[in-house]
Amino acid sequence: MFLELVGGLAADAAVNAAYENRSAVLQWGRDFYARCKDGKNLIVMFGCGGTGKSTTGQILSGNSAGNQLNGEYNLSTKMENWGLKGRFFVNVKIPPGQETYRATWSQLVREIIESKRVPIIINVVCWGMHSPAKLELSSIPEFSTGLTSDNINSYRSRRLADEQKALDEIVAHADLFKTKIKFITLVTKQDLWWPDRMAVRQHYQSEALPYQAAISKLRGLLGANNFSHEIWSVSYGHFNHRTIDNHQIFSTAAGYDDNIQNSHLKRFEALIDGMCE
Ligand SMILES: Nc1nc2c(ncn2[C@@H]2O[C@H](COP(=O)(O)OP(=O)(O)OP(=O)(O)O)[C@@H](O)[C@H]2O)c(=O)[nH]1
Ligand SMILES: [Mg+2]
Repeated sequence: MFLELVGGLAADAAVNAAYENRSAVLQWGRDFYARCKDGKNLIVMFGCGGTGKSTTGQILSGNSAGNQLNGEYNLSTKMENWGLKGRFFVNVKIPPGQETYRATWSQLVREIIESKRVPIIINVVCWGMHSPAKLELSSIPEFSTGLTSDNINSYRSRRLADEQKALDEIVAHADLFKTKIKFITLVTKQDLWWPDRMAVRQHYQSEALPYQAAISKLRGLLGANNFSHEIWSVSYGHFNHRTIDNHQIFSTAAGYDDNIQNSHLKRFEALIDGMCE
C-alpha cells in the first residue's frame, strides 16, 4: 500500500526529478486522462465526507482548471460528474460523502448496474483524518473540551468507524452488481499520517480486522472471478487541517517530502492505468 523507504524510493525519486509539486500533480492527472479517455471505464468514488474524493476526481479527470489544490475543503452536496459529456469514455462520478447528502449513493449503484462500462470503484479513506467542515472547534463534539491529543484520537477513531460504515454500505449493495467490479481502496493524505504508516497498513490490510473482513465479504458475494481489490495510498499536497477558527487538528508530517509524494502518485497512475480498458 506504500513504498518502502529503502531502495525503491530512491530509484523512483530519480525518475520523478522532473515532477515539481503542485503543477506536477495536476499534470499527472492530465496525462492519465489523456491516456484513458478512449477507454471503456466508469470510475466511481465512494467514501466519507472530507476524505479527498472530489480532489481525486478533479485530478483524475484532468480537470485542473477549477482546482487550485490549495487545501480548502468545499464539501460536495451533489453528485459530481467529471466525464466530458459523452465525448470520452472515462467517466468519473463522485457522490457527496457527508451522510446528509448520501441519498445519491443508491442512484450511483443503479448507474453502475446499468452502465455498459467496466466500473472501477474507488473507496476513498484517509485513516480517519477527515477534514473538518467549515466549523469552529467548539462545535465539533470531540473537541468540546479542547484540542488535546486524546480528543484528536477520538475524532479520528469515530471517523475510522464512519469509514467502515461507508464500506459496509457498499457491501450491502453488492448483490445488485451484475458486472465485474474492480475495486481500489485509496488511502489519501499520506502527508498527514506518514509517520504512522505501519499502523495505517495494519488497519486497512490486516485480514484479522474489519476493513479486510468487509472486502472478503464483498469478494464472497460477487465471486472471486468478478472482483479484484487493490490498495494504495497517495497525497496531493501538504495541507494542514484546521477548523474555521484556526485550530490545527492534523499537521503535515515532518519528513514527508515531494519525492515520496510523486513516487506514490506514479504508482497509483500505473495501478489505475492497468485497470482501465
Ligand atoms: N493533507 C492533505 N489534504 C488533502 C489530501 N487530499 C485531499 N485533501 C484535503 O481534504 C479536504 C477534503 O477533500 P475533498 O476532495 O473535498 O473531500 P470529499 O471526499 O470530496 O468530501 P465531500 O465532498 O464532503 O464528500 C480538502 O481540504 C482537500 O484539500 C491529501 O492528500 N493531503
Ligand atoms: Mg466532494
